[in-house]
Amino acid sequence: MLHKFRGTLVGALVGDCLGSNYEGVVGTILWGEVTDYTLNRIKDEKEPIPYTDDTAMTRAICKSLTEEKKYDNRSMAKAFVQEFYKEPDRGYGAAVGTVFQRLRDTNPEDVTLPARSQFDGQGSYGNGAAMRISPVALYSLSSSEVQKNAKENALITHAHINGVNGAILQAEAVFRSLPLEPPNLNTDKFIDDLLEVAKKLEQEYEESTCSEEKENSGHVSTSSPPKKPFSYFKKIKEMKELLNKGETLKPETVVETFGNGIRAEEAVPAAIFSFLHKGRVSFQESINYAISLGGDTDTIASMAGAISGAYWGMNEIPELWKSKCEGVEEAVEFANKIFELKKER
Ligand code: 8NA
Ligand code: MG
Ligand code: MG
Ligand code: MG
Repeated sequence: MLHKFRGTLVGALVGDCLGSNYEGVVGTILWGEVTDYTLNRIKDEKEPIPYTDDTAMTRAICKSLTEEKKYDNRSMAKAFVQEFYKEPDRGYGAAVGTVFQRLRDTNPEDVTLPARSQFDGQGSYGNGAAMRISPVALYSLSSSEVQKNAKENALITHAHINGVNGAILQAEAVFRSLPLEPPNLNTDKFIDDLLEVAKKLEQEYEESTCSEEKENSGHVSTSSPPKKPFSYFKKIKEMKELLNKGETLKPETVVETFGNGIRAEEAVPAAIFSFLHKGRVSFQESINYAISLGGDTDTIASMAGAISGAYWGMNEIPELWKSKCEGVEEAVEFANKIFELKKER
């Protein structure tokens, strides 16, 4: 299992570093261009390929977990703020800095408060909670613990239900990849498990908004969370249909189906799809494929890398990538520590 813990964190890291070369590219990227960069051109890089916010925040979660030796949301918030002010230029989303500033300046008892006032009370639906969540999946003992911790963690920066549910599903995807033995991936089983999670999340949200509506009837609310969340359930169902069509999928079709943007509802399904479609072949293919989708390439590749790394383990990550990306040693150290922490639980 230790090589799978390392695979998860290093997988997320190399996806971020390699994907960041193309971040924000509109439209898909030719397979030959991506593989020429990731397998050839990076050989000439003299400096380590830098990681971005995706990894910076993942490291903050690792730091908190390993220092506290437990999951603690106040400590998580503190770790995010410290990391952000130490290196604010790692490519953070445009709005999330305000959350860190409010956390630092007001030090609220409830660390989810600043995120809730973002976007007129809607909260952020960005993929920033999902992109960092893999250590939570490593640390947690059960699916229900994964969901509880991922939700709490997401709420520090992303109050929007779509941002939160994206983080939960990404964490579940990593958690469920860990015990699997490559190379015979049962795609349908993997998807059916995620469908069950998505269904439960959407039912819970509907129930909670119904009871809130009853409580608030008569009051006029100026800002409120969305009535209907994005349906990850429906999207994952589409994923199943698409995957069962076979190998002839054009990246354009995939982007049309899932999107490739900074919204969690686009990036998380795109990452899970990259794993299921190409990560079943090899770790390398899942990263190259995720990047070829274009858009938020570092984040989609990082999330696909976490899932694929959990599946394949550290040894299947190309040596070239491990030698060229910034922060691999630290990722391995964190994986070792979280592995030990979990053993003691
Ligand atoms: P965030 O919370 O700032 O969200 C990202 C962006 O999404 C915001 O700045 C808004 O533009 C938009 N957004 C989110 N919620 C709403 C809403 N309710 N209404 C209207 N607009 C909204 O940051 P984050 O942590 O979620 O962002 C993570 C992403 O940003 C990652 O991809 C990361 O790598 C980074 N990033 C992305 C790009 C890119 O071009 N794809 C470039 C630089 C940085
Ligand atoms: Mg980034
Ligand atoms: Mg990104
Ligand atoms: Mg291995």
